[in-house]
Amino acid sequence: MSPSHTCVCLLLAMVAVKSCGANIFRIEAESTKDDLPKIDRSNASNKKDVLLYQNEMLSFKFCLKGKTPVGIKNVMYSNDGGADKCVLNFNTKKVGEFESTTATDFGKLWNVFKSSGSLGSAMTLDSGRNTVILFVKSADDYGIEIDHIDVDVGDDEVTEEIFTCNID
Ligand SMILES: [Ca+2]
Ligand SMILES: [Ca+2]
Repeated sequence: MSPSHTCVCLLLAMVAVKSCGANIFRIEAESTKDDLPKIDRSNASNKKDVLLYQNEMLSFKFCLKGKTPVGIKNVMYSNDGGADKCVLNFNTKKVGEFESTTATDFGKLWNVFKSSGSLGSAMTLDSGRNTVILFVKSADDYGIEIDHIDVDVGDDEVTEEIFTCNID
């Protein structure tokens, strides 16, 4: 009478993955308010980056809740031509620097993004407003393109709203 049913139960497990202590915020270079050329690049995050020449800089403000160790986790960039040297600062203090490599594929390398990796060591910054600055110390005539900067904040309670200074 009662047919036997085969019950297939699909369990969809939602696993919340929380990496240990790392609280990384991505700053898209193209979010700059500075009057710098924003370039469309299909392989860039947000499909855009910013072209910088020697002695030009990008600066972004961010906020913290209290004294916090903050580091530069990565700078994503592209280069087609001669090498360029960039210095990263938190406020007035240098955190570290990186250099792009000399390479060319007749312009195609502008769409090939490379990681600087972590720069220097974390710096303890004060609560409230801080600034991260990328300065192009030296460059060839064609410059360097910056896609984004990943900032590692040693405070799990800093949210996107706090980091972007949208909370008083
Ligand atoms: Ca260059
Ligand atoms: Ca970008």
